[in-house]
Amino acid sequence: MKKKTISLVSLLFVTILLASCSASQPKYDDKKTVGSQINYTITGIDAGAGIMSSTQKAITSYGLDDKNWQLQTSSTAAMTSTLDKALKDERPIVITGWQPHWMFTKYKIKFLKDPKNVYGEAENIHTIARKGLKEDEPSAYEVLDRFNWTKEQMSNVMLKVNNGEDPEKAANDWIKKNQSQVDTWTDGVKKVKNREIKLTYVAWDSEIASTNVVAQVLKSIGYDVTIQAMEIQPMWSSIATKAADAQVCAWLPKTSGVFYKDFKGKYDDLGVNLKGARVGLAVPEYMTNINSIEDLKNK
Ligand code: PBE
Repeated sequence: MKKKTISLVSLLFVTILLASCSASQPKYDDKKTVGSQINYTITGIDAGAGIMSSTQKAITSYGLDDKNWQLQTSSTAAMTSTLDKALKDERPIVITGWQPHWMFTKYKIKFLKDPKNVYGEAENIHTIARKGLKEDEPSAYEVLDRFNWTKEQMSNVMLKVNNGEDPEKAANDWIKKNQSQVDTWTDGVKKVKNREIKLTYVAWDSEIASTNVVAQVLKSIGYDVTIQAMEIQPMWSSIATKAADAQVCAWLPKTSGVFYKDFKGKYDDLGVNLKGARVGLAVPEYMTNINSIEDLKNK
């Protein structure tokens, strides 16, 4: 009995000790190498994301593997929560970042320069439809083909969803406020009845926003729309096998480039729906001496 109490007390003590250690993790110190302060770890997202394979390439291209830099797989939610905590304590962190995303609106973070152009300068997001959609569902095809918006507009919907709003409601609110723009996507398009459309997407914040907006617009011309979240590879294959009709999530030329190539000939590329997206590594602004991916090796 007594023994048990002692071990419980010591367990409690160790727990408190550990908790206080993690609470007092040191702030970013520009006199020490950045790698040594964060265990040579880049905080990433889900394994399938293009940004993850690009980051593996960056680790090799910039020679970061010489220093045993590694990329940690997690999820967008886990990454942004780790970022949030690091920023509160001004601790160092390197993340996989992309824009449009609310992380760049909510937090003071910056992209690292990429002189070797591993991530590419700017990306455009394309709409991809299954073969035959144009003949089978000309109205849906036409709306999908016309759909395009800006980074700011996408960020706007994303931010609302991040603040807890239901994605469908956030999409509808955005449509109401931007009705004249949305009208240009549907003007003159024949309404339909009892027709189904299936959109697939990966549940990244940016794609949740765009897919919900497009789904609501297709509903407004009479379609019965389902949206289904999946991993990136199945999403592309759902279009190639015609199990789904379209997706609006193709970041090109680099981020989704592998899938674009692998499935070539098995889809229609309806062109750009958003211009000037960006992908890369990002750090908090207070890491003032870290401005390029090269600095991760040298500073
Ligand atoms: N992302 C968001 C995706 C595309 C959209 C940058 C996380 C990726 O494949 O990396």
